[in-house]
Amino acid sequence: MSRLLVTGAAGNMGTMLRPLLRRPDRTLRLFDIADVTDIDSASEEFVQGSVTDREAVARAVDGVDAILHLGGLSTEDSWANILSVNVDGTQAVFDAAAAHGVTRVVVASSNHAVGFWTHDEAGGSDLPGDVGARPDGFYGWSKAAVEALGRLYHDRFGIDVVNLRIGSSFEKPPNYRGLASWMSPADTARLIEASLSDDAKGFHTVWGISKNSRAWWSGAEGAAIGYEPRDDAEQFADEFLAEHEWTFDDPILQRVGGAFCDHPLGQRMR
Ligand code: 15L
Repeated sequence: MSRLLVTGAAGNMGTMLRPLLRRPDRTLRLFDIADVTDIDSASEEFVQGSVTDREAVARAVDGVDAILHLGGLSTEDSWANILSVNVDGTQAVFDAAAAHGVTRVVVASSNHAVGFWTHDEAGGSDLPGDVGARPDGFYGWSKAAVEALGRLYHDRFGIDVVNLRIGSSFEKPPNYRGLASWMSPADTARLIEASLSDDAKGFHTVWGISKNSRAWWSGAEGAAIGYEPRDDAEQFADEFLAEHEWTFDDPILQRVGGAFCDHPLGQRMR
């Protein structure tokens, strides 16, 4: 029986993924500051706490085989909050992983770590999954920072680390940009399983998107760890393109990070 710690388990992605990550030979240890009331006692256990509480993080990490780190702020916020929750919080997770001998950490990074790259700069090719950091806000900067933190813990302690540069992981694309950036729930689970597999030993940084017809972010790095997406956001095209033209003259579509590139720095999005 293996034990997978899922931080941020009560958040959008955690809630969406819990049923998809259940396996007969796996216990999901859920960790969140918010209460989780619908625990499946056959396959799940719950540790309540914040990533900003290092003792709680250490308790959550003790005895697990691998960590899926979803916890943290998921959009733009104040510099102080971003530093404390996303940067210090992730460092606490890596620190506990090293202390407890956990050999695999899968990190929910984001397309916003590289949000200022453009379709034009990709120059007709697909933008590589490990293209250099160009954050589009404090939130994106924190994701670039924790990607590099993963590199440190990989090089120092040999922890296998996979950074997932997630596009838009929701039940359906949240907007027309999602026709390129969407990752379906089933593909998100597939990417996580690939990230936990032997093929993903080492250090990897990959895009987290589905097999979208309109995608221009490369699938090569994901394929190298065994990720084979099956879904395509094109099924939603009619709905979104009734109101928006698909043109790379549109800055929302031209830049990886879309509207995040124009959002006021440090201003909460929700
Ligand atoms: C993200 O990183 C956010 O967590 C998510 O809420 C979406 O905004 C997503 O990026 C996106 O770019 O669609």
